[in-house]
Amino acid sequence: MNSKISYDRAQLELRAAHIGVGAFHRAHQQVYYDDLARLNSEDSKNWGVVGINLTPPNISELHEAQGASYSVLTDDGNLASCREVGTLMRVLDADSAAGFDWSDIDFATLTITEKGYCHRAGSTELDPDKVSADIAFPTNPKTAIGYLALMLDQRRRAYGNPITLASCDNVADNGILLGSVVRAYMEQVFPDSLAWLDDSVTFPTSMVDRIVPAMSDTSRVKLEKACGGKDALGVVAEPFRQWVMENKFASNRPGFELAGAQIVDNLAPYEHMKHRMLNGLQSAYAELGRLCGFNSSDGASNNKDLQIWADVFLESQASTLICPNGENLEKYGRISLKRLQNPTIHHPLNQIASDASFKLPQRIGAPAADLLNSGHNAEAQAMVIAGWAIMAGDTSADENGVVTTDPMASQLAMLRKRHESSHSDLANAFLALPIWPERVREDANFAALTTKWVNIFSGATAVERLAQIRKFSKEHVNA
Ligand code: CS2
Repeated sequence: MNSKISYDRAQLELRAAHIGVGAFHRAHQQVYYDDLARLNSEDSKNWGVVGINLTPPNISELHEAQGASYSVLTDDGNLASCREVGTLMRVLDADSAAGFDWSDIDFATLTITEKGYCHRAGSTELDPDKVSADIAFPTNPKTAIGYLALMLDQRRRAYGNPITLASCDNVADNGILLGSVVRAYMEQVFPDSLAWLDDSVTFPTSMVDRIVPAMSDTSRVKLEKACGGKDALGVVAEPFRQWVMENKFASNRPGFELAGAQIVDNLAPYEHMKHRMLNGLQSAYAELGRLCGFNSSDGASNNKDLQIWADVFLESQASTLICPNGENLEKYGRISLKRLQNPTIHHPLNQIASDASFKLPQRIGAPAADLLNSGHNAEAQAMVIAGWAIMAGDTSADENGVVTTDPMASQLAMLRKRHESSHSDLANAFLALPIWPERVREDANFAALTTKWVNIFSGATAVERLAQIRKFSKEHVNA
């Protein structure tokens, strides 16, 4: 199936912005805008988007050269479908972003990755060290936070019309975090705009979902073959997509509901469900799967032993959740596993394992703390942390050259080296990291279970590790 742009692009107006025009944005939020344009409904038809790309690689020239459009190829293993997206009207790279006039923008989204928020891990506080260069030269910002603050200050001075800034990163309470770091930065740099900020800018929290692995040579060839021609910005993604957004808008916004998004008053249950079940399973497979010799999500999730382990893990993660309206956690778990098993989406475990020091606290640490607080032992979660303690800081490439990166990589590799002769010291050192909830850091039983699995995994072969995981799963499945 091949679907070309079906609307008059001349009717689009630059009313929305997005910061961080990576593959995820191109395959997710942009597809919702494209749906709205295709629906051509009176309320929502003319939302065009300016993409602001503050970090390399620069893509504005490529985007212009290919006529400001690109393709998204989705494939569930049975049906491949190609769509041309035309709502990303302009892209500005870092060198021209500061010159863009935001006056007509009413709604903006961000995907700047966990690190982009310049906060202290595990809190919503701005880390002043991470924005010190922007604080020194606020009119030449390098971070997304400094950039947004400058845009907001200029807006307040010009018309001061309200704006919605919606974080779409996989970070806990992303709207609260964004609001908090922007405010803290402006308190120091643009104090005259604070009262306006509080009155006129909203930061809804949102949950976004679609598996979009970084493009590889293989996926690019596949895309270009299916979609017909060279496409430097095209993306391959799974068919599934979901966007749930908190109902907290400052002014005009696109009617994303028409394209299947959900607007809700309480976002937390949706966010927790996604972080703990889908993302939790992805990260668990990244740590345990690599120890068992797998290097992609579909490889690990199609293994029978790891599938039974997923049943145990997902049931335990689900027990920490409040089921969001309209969802069914058991079904959500089944669908999550099925999504990972999609053989046409080659998601490297080394990519998922990247930035684990940001990801694991919300995906594994928070549910583990809830389990411990309610008197459960959280062994499946301890297994993942044990796997991480053995793998963290490892920078070996997989067969496609994908390596794991992490801002804490050198510190973690040092911990591994320092404690190589004692499994319990290694487990305790990883559990003592300030990234975890207090309960996880201090629970002696949890530490004993983590040590047990560091012991089991260390020095064992991939086959032996899998056998131990199988034994655990059989003992615990539906226990
Ligand atoms: C993945 C996510 O790399 C990762 O951290 O777990 O990018 C995941 O594929 C998305 O959150 C799915 O929506």
